Amino acid sequence: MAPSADTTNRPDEWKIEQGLSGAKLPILDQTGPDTVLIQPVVWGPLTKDEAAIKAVGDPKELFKRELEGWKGYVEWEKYPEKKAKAHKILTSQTFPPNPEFQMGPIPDTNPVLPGTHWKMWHHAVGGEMTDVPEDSWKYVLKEKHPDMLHLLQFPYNGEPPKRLVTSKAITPNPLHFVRNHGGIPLIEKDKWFMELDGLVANPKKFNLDDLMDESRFPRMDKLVTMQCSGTRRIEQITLYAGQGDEVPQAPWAEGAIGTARYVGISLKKVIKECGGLINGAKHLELYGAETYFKANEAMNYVVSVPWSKVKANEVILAWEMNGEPLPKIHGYPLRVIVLGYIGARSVKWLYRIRAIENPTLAPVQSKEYLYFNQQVGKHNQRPTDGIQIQEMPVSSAIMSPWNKQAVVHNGSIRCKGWAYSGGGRWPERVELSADGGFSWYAVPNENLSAKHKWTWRTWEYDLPCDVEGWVEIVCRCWDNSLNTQPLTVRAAWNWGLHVTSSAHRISVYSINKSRALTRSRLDKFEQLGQPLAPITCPEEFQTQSWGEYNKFWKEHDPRDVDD
Ligand SMILES: Nc1nc2c(c(=O)[nH]1)N[C@H]1C(S)=C(S)[C@@H](COP(=O)(O)O)O[C@H]1N2
Ligand SMILES: [Mo]
Repeated sequence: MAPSADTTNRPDEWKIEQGLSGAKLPILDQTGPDTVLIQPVVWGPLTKDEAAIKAVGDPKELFKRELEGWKGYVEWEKYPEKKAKAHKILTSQTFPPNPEFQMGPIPDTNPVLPGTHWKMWHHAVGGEMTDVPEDSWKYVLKEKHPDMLHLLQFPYNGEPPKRLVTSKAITPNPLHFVRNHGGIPLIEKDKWFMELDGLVANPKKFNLDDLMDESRFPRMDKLVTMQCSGTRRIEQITLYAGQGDEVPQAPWAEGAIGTARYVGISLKKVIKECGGLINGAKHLELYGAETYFKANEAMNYVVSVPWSKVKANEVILAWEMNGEPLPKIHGYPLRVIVLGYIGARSVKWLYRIRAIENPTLAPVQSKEYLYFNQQVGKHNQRPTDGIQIQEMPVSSAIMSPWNKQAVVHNGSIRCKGWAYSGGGRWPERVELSADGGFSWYAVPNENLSAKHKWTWRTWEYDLPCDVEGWVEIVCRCWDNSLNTQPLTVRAAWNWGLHVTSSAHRISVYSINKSRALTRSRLDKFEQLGQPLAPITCPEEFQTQSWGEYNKFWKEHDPRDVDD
């Protein structure tokens, strides 16, 4: 029978009512005597004020390449007027809204999200920005492994699939995750230089030959794990939606972490060459050459690190990654590596360092990468309510098996994963639980990769599991300071969806073949050619003969008793 034409229900009414389509729910306004429904915003057609845009001027002139041999680099920070012009262009038209990837279905595609409005912003500003999205994608295809999971095509954000995250303790370059806020500037090595200015005694410029001159700067060679503060964000999203900007809140799984050997020099020595800091300088502002768009403003990628970190020789200017020149996508020809801090401070395509008094006001530092208390969210958060994230806390993740996977085993489940701690702390012990975090087994030391001050440890373990059916496998790490992880996602959930440091939990369906009944049932499945998965697929054969059934009831008390 056709549904009644009189209904005011939507076809997906049941799903919406069950909270399976949260973005479609009206907000309830209960501030008055009656509850008022505030329906979700409906975005109108895109508009464009052609005349206003034309009046800004010729983009080819306004937004031209800043330097010869630096394709895709437009300097914004030195030219407030140029920023104002880009702002005018961007505010004279409308763009599609941010895609709903938290309270709506995630597409089954790779790239998962295309980054439509980011591409449009680049095209709208024009000039040197025009080719940036296409050029960047070319380098993704050229430099990254074909199996990378492209979370966002542009700006490119991609991570290796779980089976490859920890397949080696040192991540091969093509498999190292990539996190970009804009395009990939294509800078020629011989044309590259950087400025060191601001509050230093003698501001100077350096090219690569200067920095590679071992008589001036001793080499540093370090094995380093870099972790994005968004790693494992999908667990927070799955529990509760939060801030939903596609780039700042890219929906990472456990692969936004990687380990490489970097060669370079200590930034401290370069500052010394400039005669040291003066006039109360306490922070170093680091500039990356690409363009980032935030709130209709064009800017370069700028963050800062404290002098105390630089002074400890924990900020490296690196040109080599795993024995090769830095790949273009990882910051060629020179990037910063900040040991033990979130990835965001390790600026790629570095072109300027400025000594300053206070942490930079640049939005990536002052308005993003903030860790809020749970009482703070969309309708009340202020940047100063958040902790600016620097050192990463201790964390870990299970790479195998996968959440919701069925595992046939002989009494123990083979698990693999990583563990990491920031700030120069390292994993001392990794523990696994097969009962949701009540009892814990330690991964034997010989099953952990080598211990280093600034790196993760990968691990493998046969986790004893006697029970059948759904089990919750949990992993946690203790670092050398005996810090460990909160046990639930909720305990550390935050509006910006950063630093998912809770113990990693997965649900696995245990099929324990060391038990006689399960073993004989599995043999029967095999004889009958009945597939094992998915577990929800009903089986078509009898699991007990009528003879066995009747024998049971003859030998036991009946189901119901009379008195
Ligand atoms: N210039 C520049 N540097 C950058 C970024 C960026 O978008 N632009 N992203 C940062 C972030 S958030 C992370 S996690 C790391 C990722 O480094 P990778 O792409 O080499 O893995 O780079 C950092 N450095
Ligand atoms: Mo990051």
